Amino acid sequence: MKILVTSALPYANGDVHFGQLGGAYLPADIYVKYHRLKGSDIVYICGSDEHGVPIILAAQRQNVSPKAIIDRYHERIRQAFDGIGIEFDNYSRTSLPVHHRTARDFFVRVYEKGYIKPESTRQLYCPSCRMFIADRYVEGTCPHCHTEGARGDQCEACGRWIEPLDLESPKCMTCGATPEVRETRHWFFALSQFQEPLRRWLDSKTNWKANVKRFCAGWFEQGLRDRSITRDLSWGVPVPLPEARDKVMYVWFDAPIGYISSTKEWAERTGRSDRWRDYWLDPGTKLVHFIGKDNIVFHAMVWPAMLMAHGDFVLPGEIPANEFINIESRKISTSRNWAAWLPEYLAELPPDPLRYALAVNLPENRDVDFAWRDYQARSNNELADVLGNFVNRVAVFLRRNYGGRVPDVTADDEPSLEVLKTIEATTGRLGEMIEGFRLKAAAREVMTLPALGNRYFDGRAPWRQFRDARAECDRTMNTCVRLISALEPLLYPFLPFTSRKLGRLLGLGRRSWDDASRPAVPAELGEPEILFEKVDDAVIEAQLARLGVKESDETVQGAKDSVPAKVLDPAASKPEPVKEEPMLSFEDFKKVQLRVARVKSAERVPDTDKLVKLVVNLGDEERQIVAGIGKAYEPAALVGRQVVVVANLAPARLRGVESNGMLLAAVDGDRVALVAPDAEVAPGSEVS
Ligand code: B3M
Ligand code: ZN
Repeated sequence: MKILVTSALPYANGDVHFGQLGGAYLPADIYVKYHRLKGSDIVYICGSDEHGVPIILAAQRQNVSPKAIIDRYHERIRQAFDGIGIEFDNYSRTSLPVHHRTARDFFVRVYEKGYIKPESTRQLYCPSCRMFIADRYVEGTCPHCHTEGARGDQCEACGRWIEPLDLESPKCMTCGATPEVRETRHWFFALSQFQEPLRRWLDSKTNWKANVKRFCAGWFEQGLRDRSITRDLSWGVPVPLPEARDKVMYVWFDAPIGYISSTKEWAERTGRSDRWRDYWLDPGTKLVHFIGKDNIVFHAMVWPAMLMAHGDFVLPGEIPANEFINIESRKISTSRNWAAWLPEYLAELPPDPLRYALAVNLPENRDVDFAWRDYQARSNNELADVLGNFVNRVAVFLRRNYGGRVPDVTADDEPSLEVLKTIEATTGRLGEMIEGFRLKAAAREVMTLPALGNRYFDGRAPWRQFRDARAECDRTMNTCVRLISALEPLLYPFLPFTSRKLGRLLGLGRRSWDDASRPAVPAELGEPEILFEKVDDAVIEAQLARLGVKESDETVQGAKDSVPAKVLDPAASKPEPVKEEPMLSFEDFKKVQLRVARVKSAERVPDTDKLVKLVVNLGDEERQIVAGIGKAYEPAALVGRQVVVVANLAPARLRGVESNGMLLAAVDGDRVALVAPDAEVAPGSEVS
């Protein structure tokens, strides 16, 4: 099967930050790297989004041309992706002629099929900026729920789509002026005609993520409206109609077409210029769009409708949309510089630890927090102490006692066979997880192998075996090298730079994913390299000190604020009113013993999607609790978190699994949020 993977095209108006990296690029890169090792027919496409108001505003702020902005940031973005090991097959830009041509042809085709029609409209115009204001850059009070600070495209509080003219007390977000309404003519894409085809198509995507389905359901409920796809701007793809000579395409019309143009550029570059057709024109191609949740509407509704209207191209097959990453418990704000920037990071720190810290904490099902202390702990305690240590001790031991040669034996003892079996089983499981877009779980899973390696090494004590039982020692060391040999491909999607170091150590040449389940060993190991340096406190403090500090406009661009963290489900349930009966006396309440506990381990109860079996630490004891939170939480993500439990609940059995207590959680329709203390406290602390 052919797979075509895309990541959202970043606006070339600023650097890439960790939120974007973990939302749309790292997950795609993990997925693609895995498939490349599997030998799949896969192409990974991206490029800079170089049109639209975000670019114009950055140019205005810096008093340069849009061209100067995009040239500068296209290059910086490209280099940053390269530095962090994101390997596109092609990284294009939407200012290229191939894109303008492709977008124009697309527009003309859809126009000729009658899905684009002009209409006179009234639009908000800012007299001080002297331009019509884009929907996202006007702010006011939501006409539906009356929350302030709603933008002209969507209200974050009630989730509903807003017509900018309906906003109450609108303000231009660029300059603060009150806009006026002016008449202009625009061309509209007949999105409303695709309500039913889109709904049927989305209904067939039964395995799609809940966030995507929920979002679209809300839109269908309101009814899809035709969308204006032209703008009164001088920067963008010119509209290919004689009567619209002074207009450009709306950036969200041309940008997704950039996926096609970039594929064309790739085909051209690889010397088979028609090859892009093999992917885009084949309905059997699996088209996968990695995006952040702020781009769901465009990728799951507007773009598929555009593709349906055009008629020739394959529709998206998967849209793994991620939630947001907060930094140090606060929403990323580029304008306030509450963000961590990729080029700054790469100037000082190595790529793999960041890939790892983000991968084990991907915002797959909910917003997550990136904390520098967590980054430090993961680098030091997991990468250096577990993975680095395992590889190092094996290499050093072999060098010291075997002159670097790997004993040529096949282990047949129980413990060694167990290790080999685990490697094989883990390889299979990892593949399933990655193919099912459970990348966070996969990142966590792969690290269980070096941990196993250390346990095995310690248990076998080769330093003793070498003295007393040489043949045993040979088996131990052979098995350890096999594990390292398996790790080379298995780590590659997550930690490509580290994997390459292992490749040099092993010298086995090109490896495939499937080599991991029957790992080969070389006759001799190469020179060991240091895999991970420890990150010390000073590094972390320096990073923390930068947060929220604005530097000159030269280095920090603030055009694009991430959309506020919680986009609520428009159809969210109304909570039940508080019941007055039965009334509880204080004595009654005191009978409930609420305690803080820390989750030690968590796993899904087999064959359920709701139940999670947890072991929690209550200070001086450990408990097993079964909780119905499996739809809201990935079990692995719970480990280490503090929760509140009812400690004196009578034991019960759920699906045959014993439960000794209950977790407190807030329930809002389908959404479940665990209750936790606002700051870390000792496990076992009373809640009263
Ligand atoms: N440039 C928005 C963003 O960077 C937009 C994505 C285009 S994907 C076709 O979030
Ligand atoms: Zn203005």
